[in-house]
Amino acid sequence: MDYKTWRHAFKIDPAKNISDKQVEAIAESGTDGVIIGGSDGVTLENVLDLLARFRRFSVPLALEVSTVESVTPGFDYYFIPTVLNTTDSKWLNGLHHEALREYGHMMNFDELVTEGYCILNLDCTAAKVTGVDRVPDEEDVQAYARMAEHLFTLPIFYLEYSGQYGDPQIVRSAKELLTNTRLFYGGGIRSTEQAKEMAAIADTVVVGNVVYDDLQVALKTVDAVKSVPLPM
Ligand code: 1GP
Repeated sequence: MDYKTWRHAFKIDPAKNISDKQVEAIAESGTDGVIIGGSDGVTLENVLDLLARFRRFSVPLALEVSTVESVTPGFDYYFIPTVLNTTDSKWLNGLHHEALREYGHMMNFDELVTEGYCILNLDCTAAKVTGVDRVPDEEDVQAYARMAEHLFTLPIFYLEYSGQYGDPQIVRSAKELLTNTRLFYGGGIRSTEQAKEMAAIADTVVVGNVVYDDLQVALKTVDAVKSVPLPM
């Protein structure tokens, strides 16, 4: 299933333990895609481990690349984050430059999907690692949404609240400005009500941490998201 039609995705962190039973439940949950990615402790070894365990199922798999060393063939997609509100150009285009210098000649660009990240929770690891030092307000977010859609024509604009439930008004104000760029929302979804609320605004809802804290709730977010019509 093409990532452009994903309504629901689980994000699985290679640095966290997960049992085979949990892998099976997630892969067979009806979710549209599984994104393998994390901000810390991602290694080739733990990425390969998850790839092998999820590949037994038919669910589409994306590797969200945070270190070049952990990239391996075998995924359907390689999501490449560029953090639009970072203060450190390494996370905007620095690592990308290094990777392209080294491996550009052998990359299959059809498998790469660039995500314009806007990080809104300063306490999350992604914010700390990438040097996000200020919470963007609604007007900032709208500027980044326009940057993603019009300046850089990115396929995905990702509002990242990781660990914190976001502000629906801010998410809506970004969505209103996007036509060709898909809006991914991720952060703090811990109930079917929250999943539905964000599904009514964003194109794709990403569910992460609750998988580890309460798998049954996590699994219920799949139907919750899919019960809501795609936002216009
Ligand atoms: C993290 O956006 C995802 O990158 C999901 O966030 O872990 O808070 O669900 P949570």
